[in-house]
Amino acid sequence: MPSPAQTEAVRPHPVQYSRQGRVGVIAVDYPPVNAIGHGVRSGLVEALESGLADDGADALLIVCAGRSFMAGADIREFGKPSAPPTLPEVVARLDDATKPVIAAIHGTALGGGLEVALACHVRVALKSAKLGLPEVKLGLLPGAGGTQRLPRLIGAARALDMILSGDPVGAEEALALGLVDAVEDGTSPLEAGLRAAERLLADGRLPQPVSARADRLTGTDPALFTAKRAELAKRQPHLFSPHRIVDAVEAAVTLPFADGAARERELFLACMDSPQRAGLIHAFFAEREVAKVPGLPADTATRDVRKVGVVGAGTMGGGIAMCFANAGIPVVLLDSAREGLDRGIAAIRANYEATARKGRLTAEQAEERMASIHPTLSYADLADSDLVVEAAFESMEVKRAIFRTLDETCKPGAILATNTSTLDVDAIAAATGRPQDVLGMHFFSPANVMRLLEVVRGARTSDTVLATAMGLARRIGKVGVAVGVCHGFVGNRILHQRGRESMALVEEGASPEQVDRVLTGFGFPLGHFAMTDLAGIDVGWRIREERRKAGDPEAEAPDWLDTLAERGRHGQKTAAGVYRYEPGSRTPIPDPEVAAAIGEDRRRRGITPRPVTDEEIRERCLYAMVNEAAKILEEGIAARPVDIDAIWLHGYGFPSWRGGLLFWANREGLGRIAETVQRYHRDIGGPQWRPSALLLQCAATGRPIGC
Ligand code: 3H9
Repeated sequence: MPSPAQTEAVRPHPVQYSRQGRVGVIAVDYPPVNAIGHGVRSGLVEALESGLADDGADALLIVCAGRSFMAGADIREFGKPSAPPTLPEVVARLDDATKPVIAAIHGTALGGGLEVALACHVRVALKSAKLGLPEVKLGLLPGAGGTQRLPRLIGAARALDMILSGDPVGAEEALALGLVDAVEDGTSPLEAGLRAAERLLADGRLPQPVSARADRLTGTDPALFTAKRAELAKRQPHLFSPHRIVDAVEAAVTLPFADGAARERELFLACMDSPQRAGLIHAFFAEREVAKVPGLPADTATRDVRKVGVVGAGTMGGGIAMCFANAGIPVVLLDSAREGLDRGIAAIRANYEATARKGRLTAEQAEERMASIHPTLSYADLADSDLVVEAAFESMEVKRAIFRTLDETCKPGAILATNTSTLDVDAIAAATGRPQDVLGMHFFSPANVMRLLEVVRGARTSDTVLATAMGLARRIGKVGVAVGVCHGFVGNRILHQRGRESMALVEEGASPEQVDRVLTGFGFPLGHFAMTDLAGIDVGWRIREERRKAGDPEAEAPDWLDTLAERGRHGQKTAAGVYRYEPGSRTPIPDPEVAAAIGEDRRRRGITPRPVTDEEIRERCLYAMVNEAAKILEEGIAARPVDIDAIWLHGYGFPSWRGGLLFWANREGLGRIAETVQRYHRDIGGPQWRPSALLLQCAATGRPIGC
């Protein structure tokens, strides 16, 4: 077996120079996405020098192998000392080139990749290409001239929008904006680039580098920057890099190119040093890491899923059906009653029509998706489905009956999944004669929007079935995270802790709006009670009623939230819940009726309210979550901290700039968290505050959790 050094020696250099006629070709080949690491940076400079020195080359062409043009700087190098040449140095060399340089773009030209292309004299893109500067999503700003060159090509206002959103544009739009000079279809990037070179050589002129252009900047209204700053202060008050992006683009307008570029560098380095950058990059890798399930080999056989059944046409079932239809997978949607089925189909149609009205789907696409959802009242129509997702009422009795029927009806090898959010997947699987084919696929509401999918592995779920569900998650654009069976699985079990503490804090004297203010101040998009209103108070109330009726000894006695549900205050959908809502508005407004219900509840329980500090709310809500997460790891319900981070990032709006629940906990200090948990265990008691052994151990040894 070769040593690592030998392997390194035989690996071809990621950038090669060759010549095709009068064109010097600089070919980048660094799988999987041609990220611009040190080897690519130095290779680009060397190849450029070879091309400039090559008397036979009158023009140079940068082209990439594999599925994409360069997808940006190599994120794995961030936070480590950067070896020269830096990317700004590479693009400066391109800018100074004495021969015309062309970039031929396919796949995605993102971040530093697009910045390389922007420093070329000409850009040609394949029709399917996408171009963007997504640095903001990593807590950064484009740091290799992107904030200076993009406004020079497409104007400051449009550039600001593109850089602040981080979203790429398609090739056709890029052409209309002036970001690329030509779009080609049905050819390879090399051919498209060579054709562009021919045109350029026939013309015989060396085009002006983008850095020397200023025509699109003249007349930029300075009010643009004031307005953007005000908008950001309102919409993204927590984020660091968007504000620096406005500063950098403003510098493009107000300063000469070299000074603007120096200002961009300064601002880029400030973003690089910010803890938000580390958090967002952790979140980026977390999303990809969770796809690799420990103990499940990457080459595990999977089953084909060409047709899916969904049982239950309620809000959840309808949303799940849309997820598959959106990915081009035909769906049979079953409900037990005609009325429910018609209502479900009408809701899906309304949803697609609203999306079409917003311009995010064409009317034809909306119709195509509707046509791929086949409503039925008969289980026989599920017989040839490769996967059936049950999304019926949250009752063990109901679900077991459905699974018995599915077992009788579905073809051998069909995967049977339950969307239960709380019930025991093994008990549901035991209702069938094929527990190896049963698992949980726990979607989050609204299912067609939320990216998280908890893939719940039962005691007898086979590797093939788990691998198929994980692959399918990716196919339908979800972040699938494998978890084990327990009440509430990972996400809701942790949420339950935050919910219980939020309720206890209100009982003791806080108001729902104080609790929510602390949570939104931390960075959650919604506080606990606003989220309860969004999800619907009746959902939790029904689950609690079910547990009470079943005589569950751990079921809580009815509380003020149950009182609200009984009064028909079911949340946003009834314009009244923990808050009240003006018609057509989602803004929560505190309601004296709710304060009175809370007061009555306190009196009934003999509680004299006390002032509760914001700090206590923060600690009790967040540290209880960390303690529970550590117990989940101890029990093996989640395999790694990164799984819990991804679940909270994609299912519950945990602020991505904090990296994830456990990434944040490590930064907050496990010693401090463990000490506080122990204090609450002494002062408040209860199993929820029993400190996790793993948490105590990490705190004692100073190790981050999970390492
Ligand atoms: C930047 O450019 C800063 C500059 O302005 C200034 C510098 C001075 N680096 O997502 P996938 C890996 S900031 C390293 O599953 P897809 C990824 O982890 C950068 N690795 O594929 C995964 O690895 P693994 C700005 C990267 O087809 C594998 O590639 N650029 C990078 O679904 C496949 O990725 C960005 O933010 C990278 N830059 O999507 C672009 N990118 O197989 C970030 C990917 O081990 N990347 N990997 O799990 C993306 O958005 C998507 O990966 C992309 C492909 C759309 C390219």
